[in-house]
Amino acid sequence: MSILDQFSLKGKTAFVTGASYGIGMALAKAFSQAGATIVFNDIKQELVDKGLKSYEEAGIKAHGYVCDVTDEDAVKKLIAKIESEVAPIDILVNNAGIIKRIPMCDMTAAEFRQVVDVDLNGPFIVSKAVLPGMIRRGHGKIINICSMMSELGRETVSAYAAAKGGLKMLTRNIASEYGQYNIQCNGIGPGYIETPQTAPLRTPNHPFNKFIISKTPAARWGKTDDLQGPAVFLASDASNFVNGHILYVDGGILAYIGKQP
Ligand code: NAP
Ligand code: GCO
Repeated sequence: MSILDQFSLKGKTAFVTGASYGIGMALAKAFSQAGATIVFNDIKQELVDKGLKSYEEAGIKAHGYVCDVTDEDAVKKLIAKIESEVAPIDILVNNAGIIKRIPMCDMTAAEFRQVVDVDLNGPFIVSKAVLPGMIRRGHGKIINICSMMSELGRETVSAYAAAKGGLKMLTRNIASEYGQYNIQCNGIGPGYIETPQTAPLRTPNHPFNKFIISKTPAARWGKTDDLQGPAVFLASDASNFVNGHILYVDGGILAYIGKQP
């Protein structure tokens, strides 16, 4: 196989959760360019419809479904539906996620549980539903979308950091338990990326804006395009001996003490 063929996703089916916009959609579009068939879900029909329209405008015939990744029965039914209506899932990206920025002592247990439910239990539930088919077929790729907060804390994001730290270890555990079936499970840890999720931090003159730029050697916020190449790498044969790795795509934040004020 030529080196470029190793990065091809021709003939593969990729399921990206929460991919009606944002990072998930960017990864799905990259997978499509590499040859994959795209399947995605979201919790609202209007978002699925919006996503389908965006994919169509990009020349992609995607398959969209309404499903909440925290609902185990609904996820099991969805995976069976995808594998009968579209194709067996070769690549799973656990992208769906939420964040609540609340000081921990002001956060209710219900709010904490909600973030952990989507950001950690969701990837567990979806991976558990997809793994049996990957084991039967003797191959599979699972990519969990982790975070800087898989490694670092900051004020107001206790639930999110706990969930994303857990997701890092779930990634390593899936890699450990299922690597023997030629299944590779890795994570991508995006830095601070321009998406709706970080929009509140990027309002004009928001102090966090300057802060992130001072903490990033690349001296800029990331764009969803920055994540596309790393995701295709982890979804392709080029990474068949990479397992349990969290690939940080952060412009260098984790390596840098930060610019002197
Ligand atoms: P986003 O713009 O908020 O998109 C998240 C997507 O997940 C939305 O489509 C959302 O749908 C969907 N979703 C939420 N809860 C769901 C559920 N229970 N079931 C199914 N879908 C659900 O986020 P993003 O910035 O693209 O981030 C995507 C992933 O990257 C998340 O896991 C996030 O934690 C992670 N991440 C983001 C950054 C960043 O800087 N943006 C950095 C590191 C990691 P609704 O709109 O209906 O809620
Ligand atoms: C925050 C941000 C971050 C990013 C991302 C960084 O409030 O600190 O939302 O959590 O979303 O996870 O990698």
